[in-house]
Amino acid sequence: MPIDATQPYDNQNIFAKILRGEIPSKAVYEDDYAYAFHDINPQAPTHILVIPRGAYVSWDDFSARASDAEIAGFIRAVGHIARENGLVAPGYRLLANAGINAHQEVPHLHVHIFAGRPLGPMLA
Ligand code: DGP
Repeated sequence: MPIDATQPYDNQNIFAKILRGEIPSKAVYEDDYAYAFHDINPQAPTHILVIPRGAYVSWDDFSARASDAEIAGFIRAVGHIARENGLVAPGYRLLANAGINAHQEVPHLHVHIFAGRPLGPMLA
């Protein structure tokens, strides 16, 4: 079910539980600002989810409320993960679904990293 991205943050959402270690995940990277793990239902040979450590529902919530340090740290983490996993030369795609029309399902901001095959033209 897609979520309303204007809802208050729910600290029982599945990615909050993953961040707290209450639900297992396959870690790719972590630092003070970000945690990255493999998607449970991969849509490409490489399908990584990157989430901020802070409690933000969506990209909109994050860009409005997060500190400059959190925003910079999170964006740098995404780039670092792409470089460290050899994704830059073959190429990769970033995607952040926000709200109902984008079919965001988990109400904690996540950026998808897709790679490992030609991904085709971007879907609207
Ligand atoms: P979105 O539609 O952008 O909200 O994508 C949510 C993604 O989260 C979807 O690709 C599947 C993934 N996902 C959902 N639950 C879990 C989980 O418990 N563990 C992991 N690793 N991924 C999950």
